[in-house]
Amino acid sequence: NTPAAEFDWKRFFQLESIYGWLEKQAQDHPGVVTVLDLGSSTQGLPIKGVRIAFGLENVTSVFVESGIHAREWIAPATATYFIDQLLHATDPAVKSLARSHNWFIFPAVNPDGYQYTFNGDRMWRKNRNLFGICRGVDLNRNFPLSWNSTGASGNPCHYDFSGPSAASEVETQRIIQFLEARAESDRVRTYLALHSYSQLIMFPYGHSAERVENYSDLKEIGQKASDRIKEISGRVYKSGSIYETIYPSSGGSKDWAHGQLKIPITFTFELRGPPESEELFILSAKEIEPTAREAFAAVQTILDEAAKR
Ligand code: ING
Ligand code: ZN
Repeated sequence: NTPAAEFDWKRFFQLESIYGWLEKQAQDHPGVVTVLDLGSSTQGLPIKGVRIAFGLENVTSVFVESGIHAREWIAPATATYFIDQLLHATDPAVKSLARSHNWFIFPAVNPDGYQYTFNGDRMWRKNRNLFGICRGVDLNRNFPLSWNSTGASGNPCHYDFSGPSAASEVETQRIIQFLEARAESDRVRTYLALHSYSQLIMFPYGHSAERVENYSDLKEIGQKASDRIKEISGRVYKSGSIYETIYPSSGGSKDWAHGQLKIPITFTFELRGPPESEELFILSAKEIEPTAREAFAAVQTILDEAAKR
């Protein structure tokens, strides 16, 4: 457990250190940052995040879901970078972006899995729920929209097991309950999910080729966000729907957030991965800062572009 004062973006931190740092932000920014807990995970860990609100009226909210897949360590690191920027950036554009929305940022929505990648299996992806001889539901296959229709497995031993039923997992239920309770009252209009790797900026749907009603807006916004990343770092992020860009898959959180909850602006980022010669998902800690920086610039672009529409 690292003291919050030593937290940075030069290495990867375990759950407790991330949570300690979130608490410190609340202490340092009273009235602006509140620590929230979506509730307990399968194994009883809290699912902590923050609400950042500078107190302006009539603002809409942005929900950031990160770390739904345990081994994608760059996602929680990037989510904490977002929080740090929103609270500490001196750039006027970032300050104004921070104040013009309320933010709900949950860096590690699969805390059991995340911890297990430190003390068990570095390549673990799912939660840690037990099903006979195998463990784990892929939480990004467990959401209740066209659940288990494509790109998901019914076998608990597979990496993309969709669970015994839609929203069977408490982590899924916590996210759903929170958003069902707050999406309207807090005017959540944007849902962002952080994953790795592949350098993609994707929007719904994943379960079918059917185009969402604001497909052309999302396509343009995604393209502008990729263009922005290219300017910042030279990295190329492809943009498109999940179905057409990566692979058909059902039960993803964004399909539900968009299709069921009607949150209009929904994007999944696949962040940087390691060079092809190295082990998948194991990104050098040197890549945290540049990855998080380009992703945050993309978020700025998404929100600026969405505001114009
Ligand atoms: N990729 C995502 C996965 O869950 C994805 C791709 C995103 C599918 C959103 C469906 C919805 O498989 C990784 N790398 O996890
Ligand atoms: Zn993932």
